[in-house]
Amino acid sequence: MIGIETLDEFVIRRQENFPDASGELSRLLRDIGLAGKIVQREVNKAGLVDILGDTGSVNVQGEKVKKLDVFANNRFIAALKMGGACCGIASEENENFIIIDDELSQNAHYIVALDPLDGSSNIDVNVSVGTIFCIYKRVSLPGGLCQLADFLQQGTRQVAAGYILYGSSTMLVYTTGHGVNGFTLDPTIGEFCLSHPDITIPSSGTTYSVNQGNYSKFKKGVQKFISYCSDEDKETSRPYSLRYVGSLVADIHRNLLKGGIFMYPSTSSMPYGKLRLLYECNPMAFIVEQAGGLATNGKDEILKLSPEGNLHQRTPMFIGSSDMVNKLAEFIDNFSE
Ligand code: AFP
Repeated sequence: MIGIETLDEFVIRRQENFPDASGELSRLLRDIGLAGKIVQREVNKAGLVDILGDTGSVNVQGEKVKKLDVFANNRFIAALKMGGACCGIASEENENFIIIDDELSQNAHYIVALDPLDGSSNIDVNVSVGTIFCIYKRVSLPGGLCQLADFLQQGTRQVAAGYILYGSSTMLVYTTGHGVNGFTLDPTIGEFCLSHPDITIPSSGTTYSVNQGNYSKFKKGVQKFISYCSDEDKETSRPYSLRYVGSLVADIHRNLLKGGIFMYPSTSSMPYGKLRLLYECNPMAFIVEQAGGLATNGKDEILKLSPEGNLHQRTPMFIGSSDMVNKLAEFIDNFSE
């Protein structure tokens, strides 16, 4: 179709720039895109659940209808297993990583980490949710089973990362370290079409995103920065607007396109914050940095944090427009307890 480039076409065109590429990464992106389309179909039906019958009912394949996050997890795992382009998967929904041990997958060079349906507590109230994923080259030798060390790599070693936003339209945004591109699902042809080429995040914005209900539990530096955001100052367009969906993909997507800062700080009750390093913070940090923004834990770059032996490790995260993240860092430095 003239003028429209689909995700698959785009991925293949990019792969042509790397003559040694085996095609595995392209296959992985295709598998993730396919699973995303199936999940979006179910997410869009969520409100009909009470009418059509949910728990206990049986779908056409004879499977019991599951909760959407379990459904999404199963779809992504099935697509990745079927594709044969990765040897293991770490998911928010599974305590341990999943080994894919058929011959084709054992010889694959990649592992995938993902949060299949992030923000799932928003589904019941028809608010956007998303899938977050990242891809690493395994450190263990192809031909054998994947190991924990394959998943516990620094974020700087990500080969690709992306998210799918199930919102007023469905979008897939990803990077392989050569800029960030966004694709919108055209439901009439069932394809993700390039709609947001070369996304760059504005260096500053007028939006801050944080669960301000936790204000009293934040450290002084973060509290002072929040006061700065809400103080009046014409020159810097303050007060900024507070926008917080409570769905990481939606909050980051808005700030990526419009500029802004997203914060999930540590609190007195959650010293490591809430978000997970492997499949929430690292992929988002890779995308935002590729778009020209910054991501830190308040002290160090998210992408340079060393995983500490746990797939589900948490970290505080401050991410978004570079000027705003740098400003926050000043407050954290000046008001450290
Ligand atoms: P749920 O998947 O439990 O809805 O959590 C979503 C999330 O991991 C992330 O998407 C949000 O940014 C963050 O948690 C919201 O957390 P709070 O509800 O504590 O603000």
